[in-house]
Amino acid sequence: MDMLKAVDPDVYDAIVHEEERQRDDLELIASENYTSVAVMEAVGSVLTNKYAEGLPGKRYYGGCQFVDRAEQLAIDRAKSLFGAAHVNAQPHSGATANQAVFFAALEIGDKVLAMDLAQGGHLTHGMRLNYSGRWYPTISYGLDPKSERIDYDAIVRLAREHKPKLILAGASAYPRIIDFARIADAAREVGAVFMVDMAHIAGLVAGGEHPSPVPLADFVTTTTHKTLRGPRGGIAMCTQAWAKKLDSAVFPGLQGGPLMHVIAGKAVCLGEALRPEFKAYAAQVIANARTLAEKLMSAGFRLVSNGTDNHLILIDVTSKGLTGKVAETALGRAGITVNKNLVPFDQRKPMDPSGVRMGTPALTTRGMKEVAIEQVAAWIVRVLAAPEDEVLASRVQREIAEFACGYPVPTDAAQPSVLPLGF
Ligand code: DSN
Repeated sequence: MDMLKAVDPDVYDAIVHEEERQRDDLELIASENYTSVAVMEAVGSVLTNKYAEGLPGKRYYGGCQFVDRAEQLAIDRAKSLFGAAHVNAQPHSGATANQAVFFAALEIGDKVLAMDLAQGGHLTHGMRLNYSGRWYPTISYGLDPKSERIDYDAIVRLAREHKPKLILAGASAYPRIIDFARIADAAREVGAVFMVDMAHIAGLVAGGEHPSPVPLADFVTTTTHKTLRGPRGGIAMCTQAWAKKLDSAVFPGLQGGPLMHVIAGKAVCLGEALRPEFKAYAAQVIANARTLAEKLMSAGFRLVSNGTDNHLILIDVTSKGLTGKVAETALGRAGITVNKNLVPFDQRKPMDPSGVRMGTPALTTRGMKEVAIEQVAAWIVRVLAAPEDEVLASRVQREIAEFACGYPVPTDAAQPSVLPLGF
C-alpha cells in the first residue's frame, strides 16, 4: 500500500492498525472471517470504476463486456454451488438481499412470520425499528424455553392462526441445525411464500455440513462474508417463477449501479467454495465450535441449548456472575474479540445482555484445529475468572499474540515480506 501511505497516511495508518489487530488477536465474532488475498485483489481492482446498471448482456451503459463476464461467473458459480435455479449477485448486503425479497413477494402491510431478534433472529426479520417491522406486520416465533431449540410446533400454530404471506427462516445467533423442511411444510400448508436467510450458515451449506434450504424455499438470501469467506456483500436466489420479480426488485427497485468489484470478489469466493478443500474447512469449523463448546461447558459455563451443531455458541455468562458487556470488554482487553449478545428470554438489555456469542469461522481459516481451540478456550476461562484483572489481561494478550503468529492470516501467508509490523 505504498501509494496509499504516500497519499493518505491517516487512512493508511487506520488500515495498518486494523491489519495488525486482525493478525495479533483471536477473532471469535461468529459472523466474521478472513477472506482470501485473491478476493481482496478482485475487490481492490479497477472494476470499482465501472457503472453497470442492468444485468449481464442487458446493461444501461456501454463498455460492460468484461464486468459482464465477472458477474456471470458469480451467478453461474452460485447456481452450481447451491443448486439454485436463479441467482442475483448484485445486492450490496444481506439486508438489501432480504429487502429485495420482501419487495418482490409482498405488498406493504402483508404479514410475515419470522424468528424473533431477541431469540436469535435478525434485524431485517421484522424488528420494529427496521423497514421490515415498520412496513410488514411481523409475527415472531422463537425457541422452546426448555430445549432452547426452535419451537417448530409454534411456527405451525402461528402460521395457521395468522396466515402470513411469507414465512422467514434463518438466524444470526442460533447454535443448532435448522429444520428447513418442517418450516417449508408449515409455509406450504397456509400458502405462504417460504424464504430462508442462510447468511450465517451459507459456508456450512456449501460444504455439505448443514441441510440446504435451496430445494425447499421460494427465496434464499445470504451474505458472502461470513462462513462463505468472501467479500462483504449479499446474494439473493429464487425459483425460476420469481426470477423476474427478484431481479427487478434489486434493480431498479432498490439499487442503482451494482458494485462490480465486489461482485467479482463474490465470483472468486464462490469459486473457492466449489473446491474440495472448502468441504474440509466447513467440517473443521464445526469440529472447532464443538470443541470450544465442550471446553467451556466443562469449565462450568452454561451454553444456550447445551452446545452447538454449527459454527457458533451462545454462552450465558450470568452462569459465572458476569454480564455480556463485562465479558466482551475483559476478553477484548486480552486480545479475544467476541460480541455480547442477548440469550433467549433474556431479562437484561441489548447493550448489556446476559450472553456472549462466539464462532470459529475465522480461527479455522487461520488453520486452527481442535488442539489450538482447546488453548483458546483455556484463555477464555482464565480471563473470565478475573475479568477486572488488567495485569492478567496483558499477560494473556502477549501469549495470544505469540500463539497467533503460528496461524497466519491470508495476507501474511501471501506476502510475508511486507508485514506491517509497526511504524
Ligand atoms: N450482523 C450480523 C451478525 O453479526 O450476525 C448479521 O447480519
